[in-house]
Amino acid sequence: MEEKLKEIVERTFCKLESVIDNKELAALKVEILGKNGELTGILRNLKDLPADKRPMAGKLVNDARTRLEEAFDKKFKKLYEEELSKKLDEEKIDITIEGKDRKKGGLHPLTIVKNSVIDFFSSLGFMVVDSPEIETDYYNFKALNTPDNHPARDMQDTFYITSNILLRTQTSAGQIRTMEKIKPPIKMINIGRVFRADDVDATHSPVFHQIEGLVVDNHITMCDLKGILDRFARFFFGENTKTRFRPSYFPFTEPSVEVDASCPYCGGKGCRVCKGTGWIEILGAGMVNRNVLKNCDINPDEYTGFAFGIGLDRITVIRYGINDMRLEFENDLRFLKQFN
Ligand code: 2U9
Repeated sequence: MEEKLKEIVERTFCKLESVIDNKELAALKVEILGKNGELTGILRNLKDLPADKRPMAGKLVNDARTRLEEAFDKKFKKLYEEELSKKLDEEKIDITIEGKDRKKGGLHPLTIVKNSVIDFFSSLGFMVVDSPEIETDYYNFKALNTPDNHPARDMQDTFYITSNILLRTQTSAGQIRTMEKIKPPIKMINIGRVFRADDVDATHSPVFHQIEGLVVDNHITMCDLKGILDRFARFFFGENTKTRFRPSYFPFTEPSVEVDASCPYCGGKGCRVCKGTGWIEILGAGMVNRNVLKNCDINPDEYTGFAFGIGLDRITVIRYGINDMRLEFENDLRFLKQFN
């Protein structure tokens, strides 16, 4: 029996040398030490030996079992470590490999200008409101003192959805809606898309953008209007910019003005951009018409206000010297890249 044990141990040690993975190792362990394994079989046969030989034989079998178990454990650890280091080698990240060139996006010029206008007016305490692009005739025209026969209501200018519902032609309805909800003091701007039935060319588009502002409080005068809009022109076109206010007409303001800024390209001397005049028109404005305040249940004898409207596309085109408004809508990367 001793010989047999020696042979099993040596054979198993030999086989262990050539085992290459845990599956093979487990199979070999079952073959030798399992319930029906070779060594277990010898242990089971001990009962057939004479009683005085059993203790010695039992010790020999147990010693062999201990040695084999230790050898299996050692092999298991060795295989595990080999497997782990192979896995770590395969998963190694080569930080010297050149990265993928991800293109960085940037803001559209209209968004850059919109954000800077918002920064300016919010720093002066104006709140920013938003209002619907689909409006009723009342909010877009009637409440703004635009009479039924006014040319702005013409089918040629306005996209009507029904006889009463339309795509807003100006953002002003947002100011009416605000004045219905909150009473003075009001200091607000409203920025958004507006729609007019224009043909597309270098200076016209059926969709464009407006920034409108409204201030209503006690004792608001033309002087407040001039002060704020002059500061805006200097903020947007540069500190040395001069402004001039020309009389004009809008149904929703009385008196009304159009505001020119000294040409940011020639400083007022006259150049190609300002067509030799030294001035560029930047916005329209005026004191809120008494009828408009009345329509919103605000007493025009107690409160006065001023309002202004700026074409966002127009001031963007002036600021960046863009010669064709269509570029703003085409999303051509060669154009957009120049702003970032
Ligand atoms: C209320 C009262 C008055 C807004 C105003 C203008 C003058 C104006 C144009 C600028 C370029 C339109 O985009 S544009 O073509 N706007 O000239 N807008 S006063 O007046 C208001 C608005 C709301 C309640």
